[in-house]
Formats: sequence, C-alpha cells, structure tokens
Amino acid sequence: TPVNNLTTQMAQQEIATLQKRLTDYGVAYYEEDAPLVEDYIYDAFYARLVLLEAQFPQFVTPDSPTQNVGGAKVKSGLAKVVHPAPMLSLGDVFSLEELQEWDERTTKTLGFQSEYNLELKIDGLAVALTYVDGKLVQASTRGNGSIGEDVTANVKTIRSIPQTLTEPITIEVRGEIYMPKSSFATLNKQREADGLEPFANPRNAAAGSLRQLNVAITKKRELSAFVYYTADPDAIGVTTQSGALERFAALGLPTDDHNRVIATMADIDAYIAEYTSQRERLAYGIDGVVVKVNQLDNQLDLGHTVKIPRWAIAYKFPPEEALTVVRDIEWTV
Ligand code: NMN
Repeated sequence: TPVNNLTTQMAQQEIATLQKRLTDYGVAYYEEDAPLVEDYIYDAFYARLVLLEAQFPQFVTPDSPTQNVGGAKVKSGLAKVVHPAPMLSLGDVFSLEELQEWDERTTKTLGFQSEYNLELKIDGLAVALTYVDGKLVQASTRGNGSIGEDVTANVKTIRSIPQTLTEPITIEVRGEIYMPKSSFATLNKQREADGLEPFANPRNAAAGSLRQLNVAITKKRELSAFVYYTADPDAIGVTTQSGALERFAALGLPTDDHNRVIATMADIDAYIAEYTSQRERLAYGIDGVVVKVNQLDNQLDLGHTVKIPRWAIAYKFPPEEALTVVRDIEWTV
C-alpha cells in the first residue's frame, strides 16, 4: 500500500510487524552469523520501515532496528569492550537518484559542493583495532555500536593485520574483516565434505570465523582486512579521508587502493559503473560503493544521527539475479 493511502492504524500495525521481523532477521544475521534472508530482502523491508517511520514518527520506538546499530549481543565467552567513540552503521541508497538527493542535502547543509572520496564497500564485518605505541593491544567487533566483543586473540591470527606499526603511535583504527572469495569457496567445500552447513556468503563466513572462542579455528580460516577509518585523525596528522588511507598504508595497515577522489557528482556514475562490471573480478566480495565527504572538518560539521554518519552514504549494487523479486515482495502481513 502506498504510504499516503495508509490509515494511522494500518501504519502502526505495519511498522510493528516490520520492526519485529527486521529484529528477528538481525538476530540471525548479527548474533548467529546465519541469515534467514538475502540482504536485498532485508534492505527492502528496512527501506519500507524507514519510509513509514518518517511519515508516522509517533510509532518510532527506541528499540526499532532503525534506531540501533547492529544489534549483536556479546557472544558468551567473548569479553565485552566499550568503544571510546561509537561505531556507527551506514545509511544506504539503491539508485543514482537517491544518491543525487543525498548529495543535494549534503551540499545544502555545508553550503558548498564537497569533494568526495569513493571507496568500495567491502562485504565483511567491522572491527576496531587499538595500537598503543605502535603495538596492537586490542581488537573488537562493533556489537551494538557502544559495546563490542573482544576478538584480540582472533585478530592476531590474521596475517594482513600488523602487530606492530611502522611508527610507535597510539591510535584506534577501524576497518573491515573479510574472507577472500577463494578462501570462502575452499571452506564451504570442506564443510560440505564434513557434513556441515555451508556459510551463506563470505560475510557470514568471516563473522563466524572471527567470533570464535577457539582461536585455532580463526587461524585456519584465512581472513583478511582493510582499514578505512580513525576517530583520531590528529594522531596521524591528516585532514582528509583520502589522506588517512595513505597514512594507514604507510603505517603498514592494509588498505584497499581502489579509492578515488572526485570533485563533481558526475564522476560518481562512472565509478559505480566501473565496479558494477568489475566486481566479479575482484578477489573479495563488495556489495556497493561508499561515498564519503573527503575533508574531515566538513565531516565534523555534518555530524551523525543516532545510527549513521551524515557525511557518508553507501550505494548498494542491485542484487545479481533477483531485481524483479524485490518489487513483488508482499509488504503487509
Ligand atoms: O550492519 P550495518 O552496518 O547496519 O549494515 C547493514 C548491512 O547488513 C546491510 O548490507 C544489510 O543488508 C545487512 N544485513 C542483512 C541481514 C539479513 O538478514 N540478510 C540482516 C541485517 C543486516
């Protein structure tokens, strides 16, 4: 039903149903690393909930999936870590028109057209890495954004993450842990041979492999990582997102070098088209492109909501075979 034709009662009913359904999907995805539905289905229900809640804000509850990051409860056995700065999610859009609208809002708030840094959206799970005097001392998952899980011992088995930086600095950096496509294929083949349930996708395989109490299992899983963010840019003397990526690389941290700085929105379309066609050829899964305001002081001016920064947006690729199915989803239940 189009939002405009809903009665208040119908909207309340549908919002409650969507909140419950998305919460259940979230538990399966974030806590059990075993999703119940494909991401594009989750995304479609989520987008519908965002639309309804915007129209009927009186039914937004504090525990709505739109108001909470991740939702993962700390896995029993893993210690809790309080994040010094919250780990947020990302807003997403599914068309170039919506991307254009995001740019217009951003430009209006800033008062000028921002430079953007484009990055590939790696299909993995977020991790925070704390280095003290250049030594890796702690690694944690995002969890609910405020409290994550301590996965330090697990992360220390990942070869691409340095235990020592090239400079003795103290900094918390964040990035994505992922499982390369080849490792994912090998792992699932082995699991099937062993009579185990295969992982649904590389993202869930990465999450399931990292969140292990037995570190020996993580070590066998061939995980890798890319670092893309720090909440302490002053610690490395950078003023732009693209500059931060260069500094991370110089410090010995793994970075994805497919990023590109653009000055006009027209260049976004070309980048998206390029990676929509090249994604098959990459060694790791990507599910979209992230557009980030490049100047860090502009990022601060834009700020964030309870869940997402206003200075970045994810453009998600259409699902590979199932575009038409999205339109056929039965919304009301
Ligand atoms: O966890 P955040 O950063 O909010 O990212 C959300 C991503 O996780 C989206 O890509 C979404 O599609 C995915 N997700 C999928 C499910 C699922 O059931 N397939 C559940 C929750 C999130």
